[in-house]
Amino acid sequence: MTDIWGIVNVTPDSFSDGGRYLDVDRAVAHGLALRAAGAGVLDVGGESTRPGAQRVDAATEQARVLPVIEQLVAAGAAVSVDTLNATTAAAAVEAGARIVNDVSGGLADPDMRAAVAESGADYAIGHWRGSSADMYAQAEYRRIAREVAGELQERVGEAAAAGIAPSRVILDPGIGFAKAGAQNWDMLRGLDEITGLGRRVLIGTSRKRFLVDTLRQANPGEEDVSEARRDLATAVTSALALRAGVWAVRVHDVAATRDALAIAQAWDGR
Ligand code: PMM
Repeated sequence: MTDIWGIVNVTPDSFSDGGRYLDVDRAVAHGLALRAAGAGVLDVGGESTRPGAQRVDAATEQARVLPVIEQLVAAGAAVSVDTLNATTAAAAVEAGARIVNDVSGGLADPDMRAAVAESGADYAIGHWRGSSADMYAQAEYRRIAREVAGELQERVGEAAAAGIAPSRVILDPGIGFAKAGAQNWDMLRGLDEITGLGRRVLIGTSRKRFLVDTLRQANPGEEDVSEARRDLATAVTSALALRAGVWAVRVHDVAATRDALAIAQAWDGR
């Protein structure tokens, strides 16, 4: 069964739930609500990776995420930390996180792989070609899914060389990262290139711009695409991800994805 990762963004500037859960208690309450709605993992992040977002320093990031992780772990939740920083990854695992979710796959911080190896945590490797500021300049592909699979394999090799066993690795094609518009659909259509690598596969489509673009194209003249509609579009991608053999989906609206997965499973007779 496809697992659901619930997103707990502890940032003032995330495009999708910016600022609302900045306060520790509210972030913890939000995380626990996502768990009650069916999230198997809570993914806690303190730095927005949205296009154009400014980097935050590791101390600020840690001040945001560590107290939230500690409380969620104390409540019995399985927690992953969404970070590009080795020191944050190490401190988060110390605080009880079981998974390090690094959208850069080890490219953003030269110390990340050693920190993850040392921590013993599982390692989610994202496909990445540079920081938010210039990622779209890197979005050139001939056969996107094959190229992404090849680059992820390189990251797995680098992680293994640093002491992270491939069995601890989770692969993520990085939807929206160095991929513009229809390139994201091309990537999803070719997902078997990634699942074929034999590792657990995670995808994150939740509320992303390519979904909004698709809904706008389907409904000419409608500029405004509400959060509820983005969550419905996300739930559809979750059902299709289940069909594609994905191990986990990372979403904001856990309840909608839980329902979508239940319906897709029923269709499959499971
Ligand atoms: N996307 C975002 C942040 N973290 N982590 C993984 N593994 N995969 C993703 O696609 C991903 C991620 C950006 O979205 P957000 O700002 O809504 O969290």
